[in-house]
Amino acid sequence: MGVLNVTPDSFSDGGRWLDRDAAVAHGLRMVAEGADVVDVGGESTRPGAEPVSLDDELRRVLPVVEALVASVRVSIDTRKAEVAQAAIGAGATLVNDVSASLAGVAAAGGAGWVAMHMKGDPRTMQRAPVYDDVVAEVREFLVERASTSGVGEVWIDPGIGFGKTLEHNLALLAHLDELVATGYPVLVGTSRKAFLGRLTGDAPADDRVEASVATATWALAQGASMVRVHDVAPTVAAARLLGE
Ligand code: PMM
Repeated sequence: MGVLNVTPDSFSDGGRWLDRDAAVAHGLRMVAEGADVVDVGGESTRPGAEPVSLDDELRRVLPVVEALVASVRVSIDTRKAEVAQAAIGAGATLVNDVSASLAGVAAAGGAGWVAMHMKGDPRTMQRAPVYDDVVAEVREFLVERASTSGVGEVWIDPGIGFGKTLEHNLALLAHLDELVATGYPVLVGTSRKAFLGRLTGDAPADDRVEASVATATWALAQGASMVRVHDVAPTVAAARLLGE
C-alpha cells in the first residue's frame, strides 16, 4: 500500500502532493513501482495535527481518487463518514479508518475496511500513553471491532505510533504474530515514523528509508498481509526477496 497524502502538513510528505496533478503522478509512480493499493488521505494524523474541515478534505481527495481508480485499487484514509462515502462513490474500494469507527459506511458501500488501533486522537495521543499490556489491549480492541463490523473484507492494524511510545511500538512489532493469529489479515504502517528516527540517531523523516524497509520486511516475515509505505520501490524489492 503506497501512501499518498494530499495534505499541507503530513510529517514526511506534507505539501508535496497538494497539487492534484502532482498527486496523481505520484500515485501512478507508486503503481509502476509495484504498489497494489494507493492510500489517499486528505487529513494529516501526525501527532498534534489540527483537524481539517469536511469541504477541504473532500476537495483534496476526490479528484485524486477519481483519477487513480482506473489504474489501481484505491483506499481512502479518513476519519469522516462523509469523505469515506464520497470516495467510495468515486471508486475507492477500501476504507482505511484510523478511528476504527466507519465500518457501517464501508459495509453500506460494499467496500473493505481497515480497523486501526489508536489511543486518544491525533492532537493528544502522544501525551504519555499507558497500557497494562499493549499487545493484548490492541488485539482485543481490534478483534472486537472486526468481529462486530458487518463488513465482508476486514483488515486489522496495530496503529504504530498512534498513542504509543517507542517501547509500545517495538512490543507490537515483536508480537505481530499474535495479531496474525486472530485470522484477520494484518496491515502495518511503520514507514518513516518518529520511533524509527529515535532508533537511528534522530534521522529526519526522509532519512528513515532503510529503517522503514527493514521494519516492513520484518512485518511481512511475521505474517502481515500488507504494509503501508512511502517508499514503494525498495519495499517491493525487499518483499520480493521474501517471496511475497
Ligand atoms: N499511519 C498514518 C496514517 N494512516 N493508516 C493505517 N492503516 N496505518 C497506519 O499506520 C497509518 C495510517 C500516519 O502516517 P502518514 O502521516 O505518513 O500518512
